[in-house]
Amino acid sequence: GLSDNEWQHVLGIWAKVESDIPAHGQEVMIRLFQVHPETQSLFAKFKNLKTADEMKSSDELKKHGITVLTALGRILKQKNNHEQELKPLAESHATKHKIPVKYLEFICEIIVKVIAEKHPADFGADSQAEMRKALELFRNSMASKYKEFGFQG
Ligand code: HNN
Repeated sequence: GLSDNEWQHVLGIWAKVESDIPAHGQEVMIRLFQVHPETQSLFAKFKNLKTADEMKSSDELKKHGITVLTALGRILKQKNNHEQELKPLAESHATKHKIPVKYLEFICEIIVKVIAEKHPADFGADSQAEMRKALELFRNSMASKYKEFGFQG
């Protein structure tokens, strides 16, 4: 897990994300779909969105970005004890949506990039490393829960 000090930094950065969850969520989803188009094809409801402009004007995509970042924020706020918060999401993403761990890696990397672009003054190399560590903890827990639910990820 992370130290208290590391969590304090991570949650301090997350507060900046929360200052505008819709904008951060939109940017993350659009970037994910553009850099890794295979992730977009998972979603029947987003298949019709072709250009970044179409993505930007989609209320559904905006809503989904909010959903993802809100869920992630709740998990981060549990610090090293996220088991209860994470379990139902691991279950749905393993058994229903079947989201490979690789896709979790994709989105985590994009989240770091988007925060770095939006908050360059507050998110230097050390903060980025701390955020990566927190997201890695999240991913590792998802991966091990996946296995408990019989999904190799
Ligand atoms: O658990 C659920 O199914 C509730 C909806 C939900 C939540 C709270 C989903 C979700 C859905 C269902 C969407 C719907 O019904 O409108 C689907 C198809 N996800 C996906 C698919 C892919 C996906 Mn995710 N999610 N999610 C959440 C919450 C959080 C969440 N999801 C994630 C990734 C990377 C992908 C592949 C593109 C994802 C992450 C990283 C997170 C943050 C914990």
